[in-house]
Amino acid sequence: MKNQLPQGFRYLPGYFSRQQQEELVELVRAGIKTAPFYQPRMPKTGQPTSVIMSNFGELGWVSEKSGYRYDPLHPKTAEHWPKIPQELLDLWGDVTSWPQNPQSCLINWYREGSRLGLHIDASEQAKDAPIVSVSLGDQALYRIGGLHRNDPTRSFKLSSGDVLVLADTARHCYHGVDRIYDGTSTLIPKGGRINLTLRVVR
Ligand code: MD3
Ligand code: FE
Repeated sequence: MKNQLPQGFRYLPGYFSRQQQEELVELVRAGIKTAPFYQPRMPKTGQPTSVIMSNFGELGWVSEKSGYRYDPLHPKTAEHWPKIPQELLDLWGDVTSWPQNPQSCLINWYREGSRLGLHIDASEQAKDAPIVSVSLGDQALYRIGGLHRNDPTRSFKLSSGDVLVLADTARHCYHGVDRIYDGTSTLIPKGGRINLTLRVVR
């Protein structure tokens, strides 16, 4: 029997046009002038992650050897994160009916060989709010499972301009990125894939 996608999983391939994707990359470029990408560390082990990160919003998700948390300040510069661009708030309004705007937009940059292990997103107090994700640049092999680590998983290829909405059950499911298909997009000058995730934190 084929496993079903979790309830609340919505995939909107090609949501953003090429021109809109270019504008989003430009907004990320502007943001990282004040909030540069940093290399997170795994809690406890201190192992650097292959994905490097920054954030927009009043709160940013940060991971360091001491643990992970939402923080109003960048872990290296101690400055506030730049505001979430209006274009992303417009996306949120278009694809969700949640009464609150997201307080956080995590920016993940996957270079060649970067991966993100299977995990659940559980640092948010607003456990019932949806999460919205935007893929930019190289294609990725993305995997989503169920509420338990050993549940069966399904894989998808995500392409530049695709949007995912994770609501209800899907919001609480295991997921990860198994591989990046290097050189499959010309969008990002230095290459790789950028994923933006909009979250309501509390
Ligand atoms: C499914 N990011 O930042 S985005 C993350 O491609 C994260 O960078 C991946 O997982 C990425 O935490 C996947 C899509 C996504 C985001 C959150 C989810 C899928 C999700 C939460 C629950 C289920
Ligand atoms: Fe996640």
